[in-house]
Amino acid sequence: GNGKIFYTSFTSLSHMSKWGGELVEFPYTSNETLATISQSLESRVGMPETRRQWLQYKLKSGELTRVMEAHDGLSALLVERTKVGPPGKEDVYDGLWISSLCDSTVKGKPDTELVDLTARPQTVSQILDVTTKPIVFDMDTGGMLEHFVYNIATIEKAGVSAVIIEDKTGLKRNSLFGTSVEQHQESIDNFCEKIRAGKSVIRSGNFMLIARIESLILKQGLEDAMARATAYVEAGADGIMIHSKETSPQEVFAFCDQFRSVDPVTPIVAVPTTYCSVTEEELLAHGVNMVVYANQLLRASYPMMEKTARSILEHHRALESEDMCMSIKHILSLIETP
Ligand code: SPV
Ligand code: MG
Repeated sequence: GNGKIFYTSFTSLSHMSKWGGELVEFPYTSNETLATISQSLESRVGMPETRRQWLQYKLKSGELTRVMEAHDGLSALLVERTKVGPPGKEDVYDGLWISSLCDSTVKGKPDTELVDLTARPQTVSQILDVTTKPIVFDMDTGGMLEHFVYNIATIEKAGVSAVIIEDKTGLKRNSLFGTSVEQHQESIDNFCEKIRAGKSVIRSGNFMLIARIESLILKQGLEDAMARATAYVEAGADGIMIHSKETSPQEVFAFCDQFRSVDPVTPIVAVPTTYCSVTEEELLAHGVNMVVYANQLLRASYPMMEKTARSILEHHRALESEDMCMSIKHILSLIETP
């Protein structure tokens, strides 16, 4: 405040009194107040509630919410920090996707809910610890209804911003297997019951439960997807994820157009893994609110590891692999000391 500045301008109070001066403490100025507010906001960046509010705000903004997969602390740091474009107008990721596929694969396990909801909060905690952005958690089927109500409370307390549960039942297989393996869709009634049970135990008003529809994956058609979407929203879902493993985005566009004609507001989430030629602008034009890049960082890192492992075996030394590796200087500089 001004009082402080005044005081520190003088070497001592006795000098001041020689000149007949006295110490005057001015009331704190509005700048001081603003600084305090800004400090307190900064200290809350990255707190679960701030992430949740930010996700809600972004989803209502009319812009596309861009969510990128992260499977550990370092990949999450990369998502958090990557910026492209001129200063002040950079494109950034708005949130992090904790994929069941990546969370399982990175542990060397199949994506069948084997890496379960007692193990996965450890990944959440690693990622939460080093980031500030909203976290969207792939909760698979959520498990049996009787377990789901416990699991969702655990995940909410772990600091996640939104969860997505998929309408499958029995042994869950990854959606990208499609109909090449045996997998079953849950009945509409049972899944609605799960949504209602989940919503009833959520404590934070901003924590979102998004319902994921597997009708297109399981070749059940657009009509089934639409019936499910309206039922799931009616049951309380805060958003709808529509998944597809076609290489063209047409069936996703058809669903979005039809859903938007009956529901202009409920957020739609799309996962363009197989139909990766689609642009963000096209998704937005069909009413999609959130795009999830579900596995690209994990898939990007392994080809180089494979090459490096082969190169060292072939050459009986590491020299030839050096160009494929990040420099030690760079890797050390990635982690900031607090
Ligand atoms: C995941 O990333 O684990 C997903 C999306 O659920 S998919 O792998 O396409 O099923
Ligand atoms: Mg998954």
